[in-house]
Amino acid sequence: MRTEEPRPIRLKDYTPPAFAIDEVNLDIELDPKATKVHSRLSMRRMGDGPLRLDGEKLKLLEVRIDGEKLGANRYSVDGEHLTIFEVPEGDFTLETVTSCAPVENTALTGLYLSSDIYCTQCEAEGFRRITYYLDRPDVMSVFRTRIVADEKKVPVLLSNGNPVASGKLKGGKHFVEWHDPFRKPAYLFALVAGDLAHVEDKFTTMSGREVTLRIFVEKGNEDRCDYAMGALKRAMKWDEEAFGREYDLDIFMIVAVSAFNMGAMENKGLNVFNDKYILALPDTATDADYAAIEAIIAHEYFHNWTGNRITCRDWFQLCLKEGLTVFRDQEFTGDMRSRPVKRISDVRLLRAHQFPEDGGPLAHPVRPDSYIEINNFYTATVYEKGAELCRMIHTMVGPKRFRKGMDLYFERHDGEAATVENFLDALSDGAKIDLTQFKRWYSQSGTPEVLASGRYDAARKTYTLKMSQVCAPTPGQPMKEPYHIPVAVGLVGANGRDMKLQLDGEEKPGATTRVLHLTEREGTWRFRNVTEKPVPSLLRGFTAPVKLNAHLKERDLVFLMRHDSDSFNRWEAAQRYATGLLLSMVEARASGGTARKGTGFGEMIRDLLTAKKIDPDFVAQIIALPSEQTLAQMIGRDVDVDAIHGAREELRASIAAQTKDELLSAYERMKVDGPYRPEAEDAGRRALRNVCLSYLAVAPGKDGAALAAAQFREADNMTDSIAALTVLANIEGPERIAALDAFYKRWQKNHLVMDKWLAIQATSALPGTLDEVKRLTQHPAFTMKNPNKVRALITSFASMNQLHFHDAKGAGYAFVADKVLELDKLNPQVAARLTGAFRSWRQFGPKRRKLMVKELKRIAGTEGLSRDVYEIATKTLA
Ligand code: B3K
Ligand code: ZN
Repeated sequence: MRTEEPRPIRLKDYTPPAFAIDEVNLDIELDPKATKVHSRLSMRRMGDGPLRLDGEKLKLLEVRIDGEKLGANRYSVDGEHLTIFEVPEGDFTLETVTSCAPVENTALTGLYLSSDIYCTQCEAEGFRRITYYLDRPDVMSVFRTRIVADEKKVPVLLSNGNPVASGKLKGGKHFVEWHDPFRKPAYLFALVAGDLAHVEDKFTTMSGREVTLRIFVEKGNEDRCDYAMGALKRAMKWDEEAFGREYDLDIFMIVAVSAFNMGAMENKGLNVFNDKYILALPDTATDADYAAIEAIIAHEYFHNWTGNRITCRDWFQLCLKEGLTVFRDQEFTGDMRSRPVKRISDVRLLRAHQFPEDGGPLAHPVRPDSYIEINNFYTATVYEKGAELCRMIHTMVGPKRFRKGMDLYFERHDGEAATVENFLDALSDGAKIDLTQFKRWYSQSGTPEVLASGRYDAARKTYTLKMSQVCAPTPGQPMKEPYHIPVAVGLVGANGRDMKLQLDGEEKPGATTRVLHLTEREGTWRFRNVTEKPVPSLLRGFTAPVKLNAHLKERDLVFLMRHDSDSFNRWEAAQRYATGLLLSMVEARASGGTARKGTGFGEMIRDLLTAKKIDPDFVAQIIALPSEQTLAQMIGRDVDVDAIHGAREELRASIAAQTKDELLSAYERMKVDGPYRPEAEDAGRRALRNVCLSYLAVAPGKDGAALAAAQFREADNMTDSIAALTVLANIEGPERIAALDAFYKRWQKNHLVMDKWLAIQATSALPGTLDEVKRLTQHPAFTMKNPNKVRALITSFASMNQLHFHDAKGAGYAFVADKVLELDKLNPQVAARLTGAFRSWRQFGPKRRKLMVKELKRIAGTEGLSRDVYEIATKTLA
């Protein structure tokens, strides 16, 4: 239990800062135990109120105003603030000298030391662990940073902006001074220092300026940066072409570090990355790793305009930079790779993470209205649903008008700390659209449900579509106003072709896909000149983040999965068909009844695999079965994890039996010859081949283990090797042990590959997995101090291994709760994320619910708990 209940921060209490900081001068002398920070702030009063600076875990050595040292009676300090009682009326300079201990910083926020590299993470509120400051995003300033360190031990000294001076100092020390001419909030400050190597390239911007690009890595990793560098250049070019945004400094730097709380950070001119998203060679990185590297490099780079040049007024506006930047990176990937496959995987992600969040105890609006710990709000709702909101505007106005709206947003707010209102006003004025009702998406939480039904009138040749919307209550929001929901619609004729659509009141038929606007609780649309009964294809491309219930019959789903011209809806129809079948199998297991039989999915697989022309990546998506977690979500209550696992395995085996010849032939045909290339085309073939392998592994009469073992032995790239190892890790027997051992022996020195080895074992469905995971927490490849290791072993177990985390006796829950508490002492942010594994406790039967609640209460009641874990545990229980 916390002795003091933390107080929530509320959006409605926002007040502008009482002081502006025009310039920041930092002098930082690095030392593991006592880094000294001398800060000089040029300050100006802007409004009423005392000068109260944020500061945590700092030792205050000196305070001066306009050069005069202040006695202890002129200020007060506590664990969170430095308050100066009186300051001059006009401009003044505030100087502080403080010290902090990077080596003791295991929370990895502020300045920390890891693998002998000094590194900072300031978003959201880490700068206050480096020096006393007005640590809020609407205080923007020009930074000059001078870093001093031992020249031999710490030869590379980096910060934001351009380097302006460097030199040697007494006692074997040296310094580098950096100047960032762009005003920025403190959360974008960065410092990295250590014995780093780098690779370099150049980029010429659209106006002809040459920018130096550097990627810094630990020595020995220089040859693993080529893909990242290429991705950076593609992202820079794309932002110029798609959004007219050019890079603005002379140098752009990326640093890869191994201990990092999240994926990466967009600090101005000096992005810091989790090395998982930089380092790649074919034999160590999978296709998924390459794709993630490209997307995250682009995401962080795109923040330079959406986040840095225009930042957020306060943390409630986080979606302003995150949702928009995710939308931008999704579009980039859509252009670089397969657009339909990207859309499918984004929707998969949204449904897997955001829908459960929106339907559970931690539901919050895309723009939350209160928080206890802001780091808990870097969520799927803010990021992924936030991106969907931008996408809906894009869908409604089309690309050209959207671009006009964005141009106006950049023109109006460059250099400012903006709000969601500013964004919507610019979009509304620039793209000429009324977004008044649409704005509810930002303040109402929950996933709206759309009900659709259609009626064909053969005599009148009309098709009438009715749609209605409801949104269930969410915490603090019992009632919802109707949303503005754009629904793209098509009507498919018996020949599988789209009909031209003509709505009532229109003179002639037009496009084959139309965006209908559902703005009331109900709406009706009548299509004319419909010559035969159509099959409706609704919510094409997933034009809104809603749950659609269209009451489609099984034969309509089969029809759409074969014929829909909209790839997303083809995939959707296949998923719905398989889900329906699986749910009836789960039900049959529970009731002892008989399940519905359906061979449609297998037939579709057979047809797709034998078709003359196929897009392998798309086929890989459409033939994969919905995950166990998705099925649990669909069931929603009294979930039986064993029945779900059993049903899914049964269907997998029966599909494999039905189509084994086609699977095997595709498995052979999809083999990629020649050297590995990470490009989407080859990756798609590997993806399909490996889905075939996962089916073949359970096909009767095939020795799945032998096939996987052969692939494991022969693989010349990590994608094929991991796919085979995943199959083997789920089949008891000698091949399993041999493969896991061989993999370990080969890769034990590569920490990123070892993360894969840990995750594969943590997600195995075999009995005894929990004991194995416990054993692995003692393995030299694991440490609680590194977030990637925690995520690989413990988070994978808790959130990806539904079967074993929800062990009927509660052993999985107890283990994860122990780890949350252990981790909370080291790294509250990562511990809070892990606590999220308990959020779906209401989905389960009474026994499991009781066990999960017991662990949540044990967590919430622990003495000295962090604000981060406290907020998640108490809100989950509420
Ligand atoms: N802006 C950072 C995330 C910061 C998380 C702080 N807890 C990375 C990103 O979204 O690009
Ligand atoms: Zn971001």
